[in-house]
Amino acid sequence: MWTDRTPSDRAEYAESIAQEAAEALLKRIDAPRIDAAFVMGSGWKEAADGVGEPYLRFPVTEIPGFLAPTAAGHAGEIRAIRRGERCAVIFAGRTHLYEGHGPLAAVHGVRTAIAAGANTIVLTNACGSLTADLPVGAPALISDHINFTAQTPLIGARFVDLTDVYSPRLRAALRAFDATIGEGVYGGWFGPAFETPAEIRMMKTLGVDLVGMSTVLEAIAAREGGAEVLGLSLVTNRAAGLAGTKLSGEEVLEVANAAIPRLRPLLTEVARLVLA
Ligand code: 8IG
Repeated sequence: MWTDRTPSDRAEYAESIAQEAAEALLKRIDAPRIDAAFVMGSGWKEAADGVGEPYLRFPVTEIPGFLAPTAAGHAGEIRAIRRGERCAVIFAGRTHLYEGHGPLAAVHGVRTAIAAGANTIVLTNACGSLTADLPVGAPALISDHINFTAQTPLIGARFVDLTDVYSPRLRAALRAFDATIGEGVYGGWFGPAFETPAEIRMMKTLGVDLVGMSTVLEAIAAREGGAEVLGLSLVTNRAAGLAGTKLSGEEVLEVANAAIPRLRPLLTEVARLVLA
């Protein structure tokens, strides 16, 4: 669906299917527009009720262009939230680059949300940490990123400025809400294999604090679309070679579950800020 086209046809396809998806989404949630979208990665989905009680939930596959997710802990569900006059959608689950459908499929949710009117995109993820300052179980603000995927959702001469990808305004507001919240540079890795210890040493040298397999392409697409971006990570493991133990999926889910009470009020504050 996403990769069998020439580059300019792909770009045109992405734009038209996001438009189509936005129309279908607004019709499905019975709203004239949305104000924000939340993309919930591993760990955050369970805390998503902090954003608000959904008045509607349905499978992402009901909307054009969305793929049924494959990663564990990703439900592939869209939830609609109202807060006063404002409306938001939550994507519980995302399409990752490592699923093989290409960068455009990975950002389809973001483009759909923006086509539906969203001017804020909240991107959440679970990640590994390269620094003791950001310990396992801690939420962190993404301050900036390095895109290690060698991919981009942009096709053609779209010279998007990425100076302040992750909104300084929203980061400052969240630091004011919770002075203990950490902040770091996120390295976006293609995956699906975790890094080698040598790759983690390389990243450390380059200034990476957090590492994961999502977020960077979505952030780029959101900035291209003119939306304000907030990036939130949950540290679920120390990066390869730093802990002396191997990385396990189970450990990730355990840490994520334990963190729910910490993530929920954070999301409530984000909702208050972006749906005011
Ligand atoms: I959870 O240590 C989670 N996702 N690339 N490295 C990468 N992705 C991750 C990691 C990690 N932990």
